[in-house]
Amino acid sequence: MADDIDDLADRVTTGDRRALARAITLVESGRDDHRTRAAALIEALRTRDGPQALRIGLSGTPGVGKSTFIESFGMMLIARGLRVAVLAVDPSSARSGGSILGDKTRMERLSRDPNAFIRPSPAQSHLGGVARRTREAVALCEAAGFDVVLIETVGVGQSETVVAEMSDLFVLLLAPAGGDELQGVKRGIMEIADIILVNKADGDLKAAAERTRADYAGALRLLRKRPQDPEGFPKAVCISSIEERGLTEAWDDMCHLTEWRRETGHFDARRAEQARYWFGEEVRQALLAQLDKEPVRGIMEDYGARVASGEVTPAIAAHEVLRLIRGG
Ligand SMILES: Nc1nc2c(ncn2[C@@H]2O[C@H](COP(=O)(O)OP(=O)(O)OP(=O)(O)O)[C@@H](O)[C@H]2O)c(=O)[nH]1
Ligand SMILES: [Mg+2]
Repeated sequence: MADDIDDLADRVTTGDRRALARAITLVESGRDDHRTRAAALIEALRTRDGPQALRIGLSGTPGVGKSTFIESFGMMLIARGLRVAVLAVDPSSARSGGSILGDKTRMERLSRDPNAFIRPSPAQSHLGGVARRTREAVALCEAAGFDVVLIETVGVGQSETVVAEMSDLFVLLLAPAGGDELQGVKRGIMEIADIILVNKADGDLKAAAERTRADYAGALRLLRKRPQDPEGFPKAVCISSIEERGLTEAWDDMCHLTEWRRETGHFDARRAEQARYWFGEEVRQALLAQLDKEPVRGIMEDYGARVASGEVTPAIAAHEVLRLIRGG
């Protein structure tokens, strides 16, 4: 088994895409023996101390142009000699089998380019499960020598926070708004955004895009100054994914921000903090998983019935169950 994992690790580090796909399938598996092998693989790759990718989280509500942006932005990066991996966190993909896969039509050039690797969201019912596996997939893409890893999520709730926890930079994609109201973007999302890109700044939408950009630039200025930002960040800029405008400027902004954070230690500090977060998540997930497994599930059932019949109070029952779990 160890040889087999070493061999897979070797092939991943040479950038073998089939090996990378196999490795990601392994980390996505819920089987206990696969989990053990996946952990060994991640550890083997970690200790090889490979190259560091720039991990970019990207979020935006359905239809703002995420796929179109990834296609244009990804091709622009490839034209600059970079290799680009695209992953997704989509907790709703349990049934559909991954939304970005069905979207390859909007990423036609990128999905055929040998310097790109596109992987749909793992099919899992819990955001926690999707997140953990995607985070490991990010590490695999990094080990495979990708320069940029884009992690896409649909902006509809908690998934942005989770993506931000695995990204060096968090980019929020918006569409031009009709009125002058902010597009219901929650304060929490504004607070984690490093760069806001107002997409579709072309044709008839150009003026609306500029107004939206100005609104958000204003809103960003009202937020508390963050220590991890140089002068001028977080910022809001206009782009057009279809006309491929503003993309190189957006990339220059990302590079400038990253460089500054590297020089000031914020880049490494953030990754260290993220490692700590994922460690905590890993423990929490494992504890929660115990509840669904025997013997704990049976114990929960028993106590549940006794609580329901009024024989014992919820608090005392919980206390006893926890004591039983700790005992073995
Ligand atoms: N005018 C204009 N339209 C755009 C631009 N980018 C995307 N669109 C259009 O917006 C629509 C949605 O684009 P997608 O890239 O599929 O959006 P998405 O965010 O990936 O959508 P979901 O996958 O459903 O979440 C499509 O009709 C695109 O052609 C742009 O820069 N300008
Ligand atoms: Mg899409």
